[in-house]
Amino acid sequence: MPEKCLRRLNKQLESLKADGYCILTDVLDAAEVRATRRALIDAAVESKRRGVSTYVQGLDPNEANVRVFNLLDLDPIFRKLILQPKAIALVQALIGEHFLISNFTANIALPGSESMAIHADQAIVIPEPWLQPWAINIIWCLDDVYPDNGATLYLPGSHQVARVSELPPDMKTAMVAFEAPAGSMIAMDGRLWHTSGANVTRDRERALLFGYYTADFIRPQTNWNASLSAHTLDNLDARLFDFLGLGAAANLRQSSVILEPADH
Ligand SMILES: O=C(O)CCC(=O)C(=O)O
Repeated sequence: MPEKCLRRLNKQLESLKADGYCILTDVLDAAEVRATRRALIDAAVESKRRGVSTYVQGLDPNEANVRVFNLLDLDPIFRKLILQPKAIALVQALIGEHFLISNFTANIALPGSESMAIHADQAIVIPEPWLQPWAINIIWCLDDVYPDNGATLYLPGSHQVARVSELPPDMKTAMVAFEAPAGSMIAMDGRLWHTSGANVTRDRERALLFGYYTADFIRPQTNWNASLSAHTLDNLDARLFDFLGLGAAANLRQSSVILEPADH
């Protein structure tokens, strides 16, 4: 990565560690945003055709949130995006060199969508206390996001909360919106408590992608062997294969701790 890029990334990393998030603008150019958004709309149609509902009762208050799961199986554009170098650099800098891709999904908040339950993504995959960052979400903004179209809301400083009992009682009122233009990447510490905002516009959509990465000793949310089609599995990039935990070493930190067979 060029020196200037690295310096900028180091600054973002400082914010990520201090504030629990950082926002990088202009990571995708306008043509990339358009192509990714088009692929997402097609992916939603294909996902439904495969029998996967885009509405999950209990996750969102109503059907105006369009959820698209298993993005990695639905278009090569998503297999490239999950490996985006700045994203991987921030993931490894925050949670460590050895990570696995846990999930990659989308949430399109259509007008009328409302907030889901407030949660922290690390708290979903590992019990408290949450003493260090072992999970990170890389959020790709495919539309401009702002409070009225349902920008993700976060609780400032909550990445330092180790237990549910430490959460403030007035969480809902203390939440702040992540505002960012289309093409931005928001890196969010898995310990930061957040929720989707309500889209109160008449006709503006808010499409976000969520690339979720966790330390390699945490069970991924997705069983990639079961989710990816044979065609996708057969054609996976070698790095992606490892980052999905599909290699022979699975989550054994690649080959570094695999012992040589003893001499007989
Ligand atoms: O859509 C959003 O703004 C947040 C979604 C989210 O946090 C989730 O799906 O876990």
